[in-house]
Amino acid sequence: MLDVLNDEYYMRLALDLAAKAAGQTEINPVVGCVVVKGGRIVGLGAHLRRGEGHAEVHALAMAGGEAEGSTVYVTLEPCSHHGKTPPCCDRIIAAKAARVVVAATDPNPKVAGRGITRLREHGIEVDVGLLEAESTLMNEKFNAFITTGMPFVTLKTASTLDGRVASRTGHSQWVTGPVAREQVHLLRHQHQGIMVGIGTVVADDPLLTTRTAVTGLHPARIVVDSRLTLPLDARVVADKTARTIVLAAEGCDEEKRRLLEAEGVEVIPCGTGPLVDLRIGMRKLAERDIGSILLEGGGKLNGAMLEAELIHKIILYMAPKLIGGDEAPQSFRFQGREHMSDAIELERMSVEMAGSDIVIKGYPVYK
Ligand code: AOF
Ligand code: ZN
Repeated sequence: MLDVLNDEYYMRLALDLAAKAAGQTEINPVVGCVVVKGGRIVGLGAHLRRGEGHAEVHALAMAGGEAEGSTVYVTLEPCSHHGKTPPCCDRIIAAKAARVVVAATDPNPKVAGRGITRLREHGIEVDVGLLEAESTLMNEKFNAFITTGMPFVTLKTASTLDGRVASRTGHSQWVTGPVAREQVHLLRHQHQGIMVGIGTVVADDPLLTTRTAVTGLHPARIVVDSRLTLPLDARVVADKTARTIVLAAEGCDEEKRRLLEAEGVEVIPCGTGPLVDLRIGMRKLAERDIGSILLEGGGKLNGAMLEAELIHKIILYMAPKLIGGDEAPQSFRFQGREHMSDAIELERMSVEMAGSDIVIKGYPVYK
């Protein structure tokens, strides 16, 4: 039975451990684990890297013999399958834990409740659902990827209060203040890819790296460039700190493709049309183990991704400024809907501040 005060205390610690590893587990979830025996914490752990130990394995190793008769708090259902590592539920059974408290079940079809069933079959008391919403939110990218096989796409954009991402002359540095810009680096770190359109590369020649990235874990730079016009001297080509992937239309210039590939750029043909088929593009990125993408496109790419229903989450930074100008670009460009009732609506909205900028977050609902 849940002893809410105590159980919540330890589960919050497990969630904190998990949260701090966000951005370093690739397509894997972030998971934290705390082992408690007689009111004393005897083991702590988090899943730190894909291919290495799961949270429970680290925490139980620390607990050693103290794990016998203990309560194990874990933010995600212990796995029951052989992946890159053996099943955690077998490890818990072998350690003779008395009770396991789980925040959320694992939506991985290979697990999906089997871990919990297996623990119960071995006489271990299991409570499920404590702080479930926190755990689920923390793993929203993993949950979407593992159940749909498509990358979780977060669109990030920054505009003025009158909805402009640049002035009418195209000037855009900077729309938002330093706190918001710092947050964007953390956001990049928490995704496996950063995606822009060729227009952005040509206009701004961005580096698309993140200051907060861990060596070897820079998000891939993804450029949507149907006609393969990416200049060979663009910084995303010349700079080798991160992988660069170009989504192009099939039948693109073969000679240019060879030149880019010689520079280490991966070119992925996506569909037979004149423009990149974005859905095929997302699927091909998923096949390459890219499970989450931060879309930082211009209005055209953002609009096309939205119309293709490929965006899962929107984060809009809004600066307390008015820039005006009918030609000043906006965050989304797409064929407008005729009726307000046909608008794409967002749910689960939240609003917070980042310095003097407003941060609006929500999830588009596709009817
Ligand atoms: C847990 N604890 O800490 C994690 C779990 O390839 P592997 O062996 O790393 O397995 C990855 C899968 O295991 C992943 O898709 C998810 O279902 C689960 N992750 N499970 O019990 C953990 N990271
Ligand atoms: Zn596991």
